[in-house]
Amino acid sequence: ATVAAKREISSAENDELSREAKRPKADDKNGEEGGNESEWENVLSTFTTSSVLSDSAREKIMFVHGKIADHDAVVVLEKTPIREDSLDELFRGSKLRLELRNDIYSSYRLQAPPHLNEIKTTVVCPATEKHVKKYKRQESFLVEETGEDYRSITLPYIQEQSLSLQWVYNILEKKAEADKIVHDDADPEVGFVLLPDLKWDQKQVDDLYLIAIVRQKDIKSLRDLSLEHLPLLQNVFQRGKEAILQRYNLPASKLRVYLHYQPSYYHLHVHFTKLGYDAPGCGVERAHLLSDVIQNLQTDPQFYKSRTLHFPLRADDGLLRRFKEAGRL
Ligand code: GTA
Repeated sequence: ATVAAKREISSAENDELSREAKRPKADDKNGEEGGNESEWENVLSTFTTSSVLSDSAREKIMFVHGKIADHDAVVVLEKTPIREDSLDELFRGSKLRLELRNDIYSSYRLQAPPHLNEIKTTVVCPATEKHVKKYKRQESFLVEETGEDYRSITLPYIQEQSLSLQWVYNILEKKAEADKIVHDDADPEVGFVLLPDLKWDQKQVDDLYLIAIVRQKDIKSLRDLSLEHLPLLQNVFQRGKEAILQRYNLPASKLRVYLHYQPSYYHLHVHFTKLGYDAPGCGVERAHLLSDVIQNLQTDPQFYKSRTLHFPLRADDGLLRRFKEAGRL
């Protein structure tokens, strides 16, 4: 790996981030981390496991369904990458137990200091049935959606039962994650908030993942886009890339900038991930490069209203059932 690719978030940047994090927020009602003791409160001490929804030994991740008090909860446990800037401490500060030695080969169990051996943990509580299904390992099926299918099958379905957008509004109104914002453009038409994605621990740029959430509230997905949204999309693309270069020293040529179709959350947002990082959902069946979206709209303002779009749906997704009921699968 190149030095640039292996670059950690420098301690100066981390200092700046933690200084910002410690600034009190008058309207912060969401228990944001603030460097105090409550950060370490163990909300999982009463968690009871019902089932493992899915796991991957290769990705070192596990999705667990259970309960916290009377509430359903989903917990995502993920081992984090080894950071290059922690190697010295890892080698000098760990205990090493020999497992086997054979000729020039030996294998050990290394017990790292606790702070170098953390597990990134995401908690969704109370979790809805939709959350539980979303994290469950299931077979997927590719769906072919015409513009008419969108209007007659998909749109009514998402209007009935989409995941709550409260977390999005909390970000836009600075009631949550305000200390994490990387770029804030307050313009009501072309403005957006760029911030680290929930999936990124921000410890190294190797797996950089940010999202840009647009300020306009009535754009559900790719399907709603037309010529009038070009200034918005171009602004997100341009300013988003500039902000990432400035903050993380990562040029546009190292970024994969895309939208999901179908998204999980129907408020327009754009994913910025590092090229080379195999981010969940970056496959061709779901990710649409923002540069292509812009060009398609320039060529045909009705592109996303009329074109057939393909996307995968999980076996027990309600939308898949609607496509089957309509005889479209
Ligand atoms: N900053 O509160 C939030 C927040 N929430 C609730 C979601 N996001 C948030 N970001 C911040 N604060 O990238 C992020 C999500 C996602 C984006 C929404 O907003 O992390 P989307 O609408 O296109 O939905 O994007 P997507 O991509 O399906 O959502 P999500 O939740 O990432 O699910 C992806 C699938 O990837 C899941 O079904 C899961 O099985 C799988 N997956 C694989 N690895 C992981 C992982 N490490 N963490 C979570 N899910 C993973």
